[in-house]
Amino acid sequence: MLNPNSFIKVTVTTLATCMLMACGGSSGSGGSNGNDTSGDTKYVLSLNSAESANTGVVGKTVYSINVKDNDGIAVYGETPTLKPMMAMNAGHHHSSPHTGCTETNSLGNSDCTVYFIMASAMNGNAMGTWTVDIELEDAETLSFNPNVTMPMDETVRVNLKGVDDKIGVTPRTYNIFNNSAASNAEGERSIELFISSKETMMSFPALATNTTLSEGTADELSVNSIEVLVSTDKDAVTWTTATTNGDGVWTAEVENYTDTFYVKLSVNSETKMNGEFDYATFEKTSSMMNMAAQ
Ligand SMILES: [Cu+2]
Repeated sequence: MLNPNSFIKVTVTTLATCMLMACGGSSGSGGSNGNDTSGDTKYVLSLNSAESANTGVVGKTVYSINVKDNDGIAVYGETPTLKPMMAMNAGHHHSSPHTGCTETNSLGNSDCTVYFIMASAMNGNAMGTWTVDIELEDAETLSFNPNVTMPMDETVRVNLKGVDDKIGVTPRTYNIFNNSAASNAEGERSIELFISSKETMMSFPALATNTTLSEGTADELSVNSIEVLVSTDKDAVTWTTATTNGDGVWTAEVENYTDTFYVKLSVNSETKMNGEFDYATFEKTSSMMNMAAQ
């Protein structure tokens, strides 16, 4: 006879394993292409560089697109919708953090920014297929399959995790992406980070104050305060406080940079953890090891 308690245990264990493996499990919207085939379209979406359809990197990737009407005239003031989705070879789908597309300018151009969380292949093994859909009402969906690769020069993403801050039984995950460029010869460096939380495999909202995560669910979290601290010395007494654009991007200037910087994150005064450490480490030429540790 089926014991209901053991059933729940198995389900929770499976779910936790799934989250650790960064796999999906949601039905997702795989196969969402081909909508709006009525021919009754007003606008045409295209990539400004055809080659960009083939490429992306783990971390920040920007696709520049263009919107024209059927007469070839640039369309101003429209905001397309961005939908990245990975079909894992293991059979699941998951999305990725993104900040959507900007409003088209007078030339009809819009920048669509996605933060890819996984490469298409790791260590020569195919992981799955990314599909990026860019949608606009009255237009046929622009859909392409970039080969997402891992930048090899520096750690590009580190996850920090909640302690009491959980989704179900699992600590809430915060993805910290490293967008910044190299330092100058004097060791001065402008650091730019993008931080998103993982609510489900389909939902990675940008971290910002006065937002509510997983609103209306048991995992709801009102984000009242966020502190992002940056240092080139993990033992420093005083860290540099990063400032935000209010949409998940955090910037700070540091000095004495050689090959490593560190980031601390607290949300509602709870410091997020990387295993036993209360900071994330970003270093040169060792990104593969960090990425493998999901
Ligand atoms: Cu994946």
